[in-house]
Amino acid sequence: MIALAEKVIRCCRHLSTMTEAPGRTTRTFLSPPMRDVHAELIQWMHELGMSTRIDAAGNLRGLWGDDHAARVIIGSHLDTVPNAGAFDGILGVVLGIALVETKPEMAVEVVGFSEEEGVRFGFPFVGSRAFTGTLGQDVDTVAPAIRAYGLDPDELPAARFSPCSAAYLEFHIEQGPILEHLNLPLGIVDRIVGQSRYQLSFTGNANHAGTTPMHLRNDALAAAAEWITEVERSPAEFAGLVATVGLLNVTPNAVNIVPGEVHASLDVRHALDPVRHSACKSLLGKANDAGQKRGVVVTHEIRLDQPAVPMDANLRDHLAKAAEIAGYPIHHMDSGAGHDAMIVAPHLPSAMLFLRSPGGISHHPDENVLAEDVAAALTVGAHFLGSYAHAG
Ligand code: HGY
Ligand code: MN
Ligand code: MN
Repeated sequence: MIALAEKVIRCCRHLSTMTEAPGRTTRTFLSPPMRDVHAELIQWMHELGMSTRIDAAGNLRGLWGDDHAARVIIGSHLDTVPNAGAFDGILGVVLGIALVETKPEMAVEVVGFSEEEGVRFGFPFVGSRAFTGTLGQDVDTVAPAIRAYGLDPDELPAARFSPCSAAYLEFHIEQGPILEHLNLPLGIVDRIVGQSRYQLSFTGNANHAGTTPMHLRNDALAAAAEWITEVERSPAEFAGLVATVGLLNVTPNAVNIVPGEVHASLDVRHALDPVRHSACKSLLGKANDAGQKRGVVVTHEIRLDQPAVPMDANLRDHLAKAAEIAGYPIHHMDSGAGHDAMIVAPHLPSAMLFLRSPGGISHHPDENVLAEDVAAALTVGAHFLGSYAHAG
């Protein structure tokens, strides 16, 4: 399996060069380099005798086996964050195609979701929500981009997963330090933590930096800055919480002008939904307080309220048995990162297998994966498919 694992890594690194931003890996929803990624993977799929299509959401779909046979879906996402690494998402798709090379007995559909990160529109999971028929009103926002790419939004119902689908399996890098700390190659995900995303606006008054006395200012950035330190402090009040302000736009954004307007993102995650919701309420209140002190008006828009999602217990057991037969120790863990599996799981029994992230680094060009861990995942995956075929 190590040769196949090395082929998987070579492929992921090659695909990471297909980017909107030369010199760094950035590939957002239905961007031009997505066509190159599709072409590369479709060629490999065709060499394996798979049938392929691009659905109306831009998801790459490849089927091994009979169209009417019970199938396992192996999927992840093909889009990336800005200045990404080479493995987040795409490893799960490439590894799925590599598993087809082992000629599994049962039908396998490999799905490359078109959008999971939420970079283009601020809300994530567009591909997997089309796959599960849960795009809702967001279809109005994404429809023009779908048309511009040459696809037809009216065809979105045909993007839904086949009724022959029996289970969903996602291979993904852990994106954190736990497996490396435990010196283990693989982890089985028990639950994906819940996630809230907001867009906040701080509206003050731009003015001359030299002539406006400090007590007469409505400085939007000073308000946002005070709030951001509160965000950083919030886990002290809500144990187990992670909260991040990752995006900040300042207007007019000039050295000698008091900032009049700030747009900031908020990403809040916790394993327990009530704690996450309380933390969000507290942090939005603190944003208002920081604004009020300065005559700055604070508003917010919610972009995502994604509940925590448990993975399917039977599939987790199946994965654990496959790992045992393959001779690999397994660690059960939660996922702090969001994944397409959390969108699919309410509709189809779903499971995730994590691969160790060397250095615990992700959403960064230094993101990496070890060939021996990819070989381990392929071996466990092959055993999983083999035994699942007979599980009936
Ligand atoms: O943000 C996340 O958790 C994932 O990487 N999309
Ligand atoms: Mn990601
Ligand atoms: Mn991912």
